[in-house]
Amino acid sequence: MSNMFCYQCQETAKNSGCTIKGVCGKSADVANLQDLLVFLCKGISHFSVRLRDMGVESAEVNKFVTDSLFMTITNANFDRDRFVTRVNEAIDMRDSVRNLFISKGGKVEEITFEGAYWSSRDISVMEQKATEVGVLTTENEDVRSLRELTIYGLKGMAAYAEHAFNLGFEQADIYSFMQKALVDTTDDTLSADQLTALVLETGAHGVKVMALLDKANTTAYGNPEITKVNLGVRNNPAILISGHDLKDMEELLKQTEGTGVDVYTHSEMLPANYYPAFKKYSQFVGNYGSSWWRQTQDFETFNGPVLFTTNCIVPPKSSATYSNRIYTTGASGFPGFIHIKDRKDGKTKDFSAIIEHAKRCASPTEIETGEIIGGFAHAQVFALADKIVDAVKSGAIRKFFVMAGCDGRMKDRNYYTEFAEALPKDTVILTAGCAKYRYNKLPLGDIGGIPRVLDAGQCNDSYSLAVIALKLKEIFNANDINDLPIAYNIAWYEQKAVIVLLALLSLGVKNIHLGPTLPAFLSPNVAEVLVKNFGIAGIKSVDEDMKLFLG
Ligand code: SF4
Ligand code: SF3
Repeated sequence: MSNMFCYQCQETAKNSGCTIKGVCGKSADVANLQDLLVFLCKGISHFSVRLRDMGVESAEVNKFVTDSLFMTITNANFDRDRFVTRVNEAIDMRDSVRNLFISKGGKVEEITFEGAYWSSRDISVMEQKATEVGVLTTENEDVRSLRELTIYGLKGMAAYAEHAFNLGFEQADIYSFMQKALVDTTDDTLSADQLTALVLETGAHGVKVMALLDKANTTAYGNPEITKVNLGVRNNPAILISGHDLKDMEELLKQTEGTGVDVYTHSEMLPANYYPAFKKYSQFVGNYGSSWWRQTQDFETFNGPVLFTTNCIVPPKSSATYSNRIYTTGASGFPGFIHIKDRKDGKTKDFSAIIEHAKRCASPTEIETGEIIGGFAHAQVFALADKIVDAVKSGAIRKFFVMAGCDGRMKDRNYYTEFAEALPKDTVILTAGCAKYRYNKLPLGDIGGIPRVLDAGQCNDSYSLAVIALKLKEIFNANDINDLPIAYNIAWYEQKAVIVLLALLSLGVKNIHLGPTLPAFLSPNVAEVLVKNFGIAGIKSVDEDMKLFLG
């Protein structure tokens, strides 16, 4: 018998499933506790969905389910104690919504899902139960595939909903859908067709949540604008901030002002450099290092403390010298790292400990110099629309390649660097997410002043790419988004990429190529449906794909 089963990310063991320990470093007990937490969130949702039908909405449930799903995404949280606490809180939350449901005259006998009732505060009982409620409890592999595809989409959705929430933006139908969908994944009467429809509905809500987050980000911090981001360092102590949460970024910048401590971004926080509201801070220097999986090198030479606001954390090697300078906050966590508490009662987070820590550290060691250019989210691209349209009409731009998504540590991702290098000079790459680190420092040049790599921002800013595609459809008077000269060659790793993919499918985008491997959680039959209805395909060699895309 295996210790655990997880196949939610692209690096899953043997492209089949992690069964002993996660390739990501997640231990079996944490993997199982995550399964138990999701199981209890399904139980909570059974009551909250019915309560909503009775006109009762619970802000606590909405927040709890969202945060819990977020905590289970790949590389966000490895902290067993946090999950034990969370499971206990889930039982409390579930019991309180069940009592409320009963007090409103609800009939519990209508609910047969075990997660609506199971309870134990004994850690060994909890851990035993945690091994019995995972992915493999659904025996039919197609049903399991569709259920998990939905759940991974919901995890990505939860991450984006949480970032929007932190900026004061919420949307009731996103929460209600998340909970309804969780309940649907426990319904044995749903047919494969109904579950496929649920997957697409998940994608439609993915569009909504990304639109909401886009509104939250741009309302709070302005529209990203073309920016040359500094890659070099200064001679001051500094903090490196990673992950995706812009509210944390804002508060860290406010609190480091005038302290003599500089701030640099790492990995998915790079796009913070593109926002007008952040540029005004003189201690905000630029970006340090590369994508998430290179952190084991980048953190060594950074010399100062690092703040994780979300994924992706790589467990440090025992020889790492930086382990005692890592802080987490929000949904992220790792045993031994210092966790900065959430905001309470309208107050900001308190980053004083990490700022004081920075003052005791040496300034960063320079690992590169120069600049990279980014900030091509929808508003900035619309501002350049005339130029871009002229370039397409004159033939100066032959084709756009959407190469958004995630990066990862596997060697086969060199494909994306080689693909970018092999693209003809009359093509433009549209990107978002950490996938960009595979080619954003290559000298790919520009086309009449338009850079050949247009970076819209974080993975959630893939929404911008969809908005840009829809705008081009309008400008070129195309009947179908698929008639545009845009090809999709997307790299995925974790569950946010799943919601981005489902969102693109729900917008009608076809023929997306997905790599470096197709998800292990797609059963052969489910994969066939995606191929047949949406033209989803994997990747081959750079040469073969180049011929295919450029015909
Ligand atoms: Fe394995 Fe990925 Fe799950 Fe980690 S998140 S345990 S690497 S499938
Ligand atoms: Fe990257 Fe983890 Fe997905 Fe936000 S930081 S794209 S992998």
